[in-house]
Amino acid sequence: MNRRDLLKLMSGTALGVMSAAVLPPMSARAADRDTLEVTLTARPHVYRPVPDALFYGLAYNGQIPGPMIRTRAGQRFRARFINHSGGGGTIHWHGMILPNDMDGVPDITQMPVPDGGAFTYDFTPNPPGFRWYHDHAGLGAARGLFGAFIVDDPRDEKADVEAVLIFHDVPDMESVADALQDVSTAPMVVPPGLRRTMKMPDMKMGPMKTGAMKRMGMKKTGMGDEVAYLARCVNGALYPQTKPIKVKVGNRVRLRILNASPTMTHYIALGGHKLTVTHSDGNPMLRPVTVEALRVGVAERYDAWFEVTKAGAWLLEDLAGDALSRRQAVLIHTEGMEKAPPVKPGQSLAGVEYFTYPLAGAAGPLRHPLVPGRIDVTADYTLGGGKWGVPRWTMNGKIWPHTQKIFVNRGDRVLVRFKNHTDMDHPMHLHGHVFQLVELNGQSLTQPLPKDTTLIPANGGTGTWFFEATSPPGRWVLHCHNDIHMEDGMMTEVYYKGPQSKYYLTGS
Ligand SMILES: [Cu+2]
Repeated sequence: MNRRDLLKLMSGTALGVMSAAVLPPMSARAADRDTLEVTLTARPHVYRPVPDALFYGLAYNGQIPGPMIRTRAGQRFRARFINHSGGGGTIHWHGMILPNDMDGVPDITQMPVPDGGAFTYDFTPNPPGFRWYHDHAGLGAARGLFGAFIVDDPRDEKADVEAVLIFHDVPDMESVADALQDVSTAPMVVPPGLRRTMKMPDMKMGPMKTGAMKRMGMKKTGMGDEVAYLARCVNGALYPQTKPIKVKVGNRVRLRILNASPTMTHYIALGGHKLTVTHSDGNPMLRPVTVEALRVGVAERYDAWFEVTKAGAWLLEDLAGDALSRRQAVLIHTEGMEKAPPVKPGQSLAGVEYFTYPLAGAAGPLRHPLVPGRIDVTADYTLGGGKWGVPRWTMNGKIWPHTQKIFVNRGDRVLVRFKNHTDMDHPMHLHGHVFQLVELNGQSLTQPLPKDTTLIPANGGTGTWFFEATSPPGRWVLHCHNDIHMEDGMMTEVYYKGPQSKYYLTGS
């Protein structure tokens, strides 16, 4: 914010004159307010997430998650990235609309920063809301290179208490290596009572796979692409070591929840309370929705509110069906209640109304046309792959960089239609844009959800995004945020055409 804007802003408030009198001189304020400068140094970080497991991870500034970054809307941000991770690295600012060469995708928006090298990211974080940042080169994020990034929105209702909760899972890196080859034997972990379309293992397992499985004595749940986890954490700790949230009766509490897991969808509920969701991926929804549990896909964020109506202690807990998930929890309590046995949420999703896109988006019959007004570009993608022993996750049968790209002119109105022919949900993510989810499984969302990542449902599910190509020109990748699937090819890009573009296509 420059001086003129600041004065304009202040003149509109009753306190303007008084504030001006007590504020420090402009030069000091400019340094303090106008640019947030941070240094993020990536280094190896070896630790024991649980006593019986040693994890060779990576961390920004020696901590997992990395430091939380918080700016005000309109404030400039400068991050000096120093890479001592032992390999190439970049930082992606997830959910931001920013100059393309700040987007942090190796070999596409910048060369990877080599081990021992440094790079300065410099942009004005936008739009306001709950964003995050993570490494985008190889498996850096899976090993611990990620953190929360909040751009405070002056239009938001003020909460009495706010907590940023990063749900992340510490992977067994051997199982990651197997999953990348689609030969993992790790079981799929889902919450009890989950209502979902049936998995159809036979669709994917040819006779060879069934035979191989018999020989190896595998359970039918081993799908080849699952990752085994050593620990499930909230803000880097396991309950009861997670930091409790202290509240008072009458408080309105805002939880900002991020799923930073490499592969897992999280189902999260709070004992004794419903949660009112106001923002999807940090973007204000057209109307809030109140649910008994959240479903948060990889890389998704939700802002969820509740009110404290009486004294007590409650557990906010992940509901996945394994012992580790029982420790992916945070205690919320009023004064003096920290030792009371906390009220837990139900331990099954059977009969639970949890957050789904059709519920939040008020789904109804399919509309024709799906989006009012003209559409300039329509891209159709069939998601495929994931066959046993074949390390390929595909878009229209191809893997990156051979996937079909979406070429747009600036100002184009774009539809992206997905159909998922695999037996896993895919958290598809688009860089540099906020799109609207307008269709899911053949129904129109009458209240489209503003998002940057959505789960495309397994087993024939569909989803449609709408966006206007009004972001800075360049190359904006579109990929599955399951680390295994992205590494195995499930990625394409939205490419802004035009002679002004300094960007180039590689490998296609
Ligand atoms: Cu995927």
